[in-house]
Amino acid sequence: MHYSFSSRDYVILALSYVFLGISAFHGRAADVLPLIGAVPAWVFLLAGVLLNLWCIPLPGIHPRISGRAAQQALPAPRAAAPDAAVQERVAAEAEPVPVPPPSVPRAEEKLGRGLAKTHKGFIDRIAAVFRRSAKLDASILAELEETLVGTDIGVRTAYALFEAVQGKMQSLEGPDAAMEAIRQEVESILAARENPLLIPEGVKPFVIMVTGVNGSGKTTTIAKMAYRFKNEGKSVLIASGDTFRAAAIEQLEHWAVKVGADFVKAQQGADPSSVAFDGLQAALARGHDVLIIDTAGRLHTKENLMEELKKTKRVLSKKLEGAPHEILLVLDATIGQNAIEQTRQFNSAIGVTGIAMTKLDGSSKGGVIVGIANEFDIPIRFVGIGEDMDDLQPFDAKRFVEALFLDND
Ligand SMILES: Nc1nc2c(ncn2[C@@H]2O[C@H](COP(=O)(O)OP(=O)(O)OP(=O)(O)O)[C@@H](O)[C@H]2O)c(=O)[nH]1
Ligand SMILES: [Mg+2]
Repeated sequence: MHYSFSSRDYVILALSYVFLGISAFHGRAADVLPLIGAVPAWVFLLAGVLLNLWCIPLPGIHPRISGRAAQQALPAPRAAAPDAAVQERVAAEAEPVPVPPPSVPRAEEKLGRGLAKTHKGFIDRIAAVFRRSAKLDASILAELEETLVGTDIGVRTAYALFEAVQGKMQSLEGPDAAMEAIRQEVESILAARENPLLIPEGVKPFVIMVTGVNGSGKTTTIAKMAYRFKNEGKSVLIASGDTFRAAAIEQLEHWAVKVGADFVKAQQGADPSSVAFDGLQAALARGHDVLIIDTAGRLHTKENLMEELKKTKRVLSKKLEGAPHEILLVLDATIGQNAIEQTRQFNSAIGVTGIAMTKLDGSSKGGVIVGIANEFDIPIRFVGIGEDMDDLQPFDAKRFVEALFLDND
């Protein structure tokens, strides 16, 4: 250890030896200086020892701190700014400090986190059945049947999964193998619906009509899709076919501005199909690659929502052959099995060509996606796992199943 001694320390050290000397030769010192005789020898001894200790560093005991430590503890004196050359040399000599990469979660991680609740509400419940016994006997099968029916996948799909396990029962060696059989069945159901929404080269504008009940996530899904298409270098026009509320039009305009998409504004209460028509006309005139049309989830008149959507669809196809090229149904995962019934109604009324399932991150009922995939021959285009712009992921069955079966605990 390095200690710095000031001149005062040297004086004290010398004084300590003087006192120690006096205590050792007290009698003789008293002869020279009678005053010394009035003070007992032990007082000199004590003073000598204490002063000596003051100067001798005893780490951990000594009250004084080491010179180097003192320098570190004190704020550095303000030095004149070194010139650029010196700064450069210091920087070159300094050890490189590795800068950790910014923690941007990968899409897989985000999906895993987004599906954590559904894992608990669906996969974990099945796994718990198999955990109860190492043997796959009749009672475990009965429990599995009951559990599957109790999840959000719907009765029909519950039995499809159950029969898949039951059929392989003889060859399954234990709970892990049974779980793997379920996983394979889920993956094969979902893989059949994997068909991402691709914008074909020759179709311009590619018209997407976005439908779904109110609050399902239509408007935010439109924003996320527009953001995605813009990032792919496409020009996007958004039309506000939800004229039911002024706030809905403003919300959509806000998103359009945010993602850099063009926007066709409507008046509150305007006929949604005429807004869609104006949107298409504008997209054709301005040469946009993609037109996305928002629609209402409810209406202010008694007129049937489905009739309104049919009319919009008709108007679009009259103006441009083949339009709308995509009728995207946005489903809220938090409503569980009701999403199956919604799909049935929208599909029979207007013919749904793609599904986006939103709010998977906030739901334990996301297993319903398996039920929808099993019951309807409709591609699942996107899954929504949060409120950020990149929280709408194209549906990838393999990746989805991996995330779904991932135990986050
Ligand atoms: N956590 C989460 N929230 C979402 C997701 N998608 C949409 N939301 C939220 O759901 C709420 C409703 O979304 P909107 O896009 O306004 O739904 P909408 O279908 O347009 O609703 P209406 O216009 O009333 O018919 C908003 O607060 C969104 O931020 C998602 O994937 N995850
Ligand atoms: Mg909306």
